[in-house]
Amino acid sequence: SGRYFGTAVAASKLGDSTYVGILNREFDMVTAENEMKMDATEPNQNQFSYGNADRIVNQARGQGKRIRGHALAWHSQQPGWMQNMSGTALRNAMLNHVTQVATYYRGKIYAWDVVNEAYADGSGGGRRDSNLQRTGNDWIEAAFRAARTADPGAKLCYNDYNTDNWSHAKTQGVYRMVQDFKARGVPIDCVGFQAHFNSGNPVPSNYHTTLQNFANLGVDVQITELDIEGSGSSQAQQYQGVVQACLAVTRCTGITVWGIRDTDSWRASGTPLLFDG
Ligand code: G2I
Repeated sequence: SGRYFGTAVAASKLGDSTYVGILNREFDMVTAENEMKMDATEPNQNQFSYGNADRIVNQARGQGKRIRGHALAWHSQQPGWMQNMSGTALRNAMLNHVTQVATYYRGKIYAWDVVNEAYADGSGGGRRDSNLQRTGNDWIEAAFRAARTADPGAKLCYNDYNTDNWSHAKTQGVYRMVQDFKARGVPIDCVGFQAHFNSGNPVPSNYHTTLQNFANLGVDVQITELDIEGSGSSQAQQYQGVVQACLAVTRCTGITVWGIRDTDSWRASGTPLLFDG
């Protein structure tokens, strides 16, 4: 069908046979929950560390599953050495990171979250302040160009949260960036919608509109970190709504849930996932 169903995986749980049993049976796509982030893969500058990421990649590929890479450049979970960098040194360190990691995994990644969470919350619709943003507004397109050169076969995604509601300023800001990238030939293939929902941030009724409008720019759309706090039929109906919104968009090519069992979740107390403990 060209649509894939994924989950976030933690390398530390690959020895849990219940966990791995559900993983192998239910999903055809995998994302490392933390193991491919900048702090994990480049703990010291120019010293790369792929052991835990490789455990996930090898397990998934051994089962014939595809990999969503998460994430090459992000303001958060930077290694300590990067956190206090700025200017040209930081820009070059970021680009080197993108190049090295995407090259190492070349040919093994279905889609990369090249840049994660670069837009600000609230009503402004602009970029989030960060050390990466302060290297210049073109840092995002520079990261995408470096990723394309390093792994021409991977789909290159921009990934963010609170971009589900079409009427929100953040959604509009990301939309305008993607529109601009497509107009200027910046290599972008997909937009990831994290989709972390709860009672204060419910699934919007215009979700299908959001996904369709982005797809109409000529990119795939993917739901990348889905979880919905709640229980019972209300929670089930919201899951149904998200899946239907994706299935109604031809270019919605994947849904990834952010963990397998409720107990695996970063929001475990909200029982937000598809399997109980
Ligand atoms: O925060 C939820 C997600 C929002 N979008 C980007 C995702 O990358 C992010 O994932 C979460 C992981 O689910 C957490 O597992 O990212 C968190 C960090 O920003 C992860 O939390 C970290 C803790 O902060 C660390 O203390 C801990 O060592 O998980 C690590 C491994 O358990």
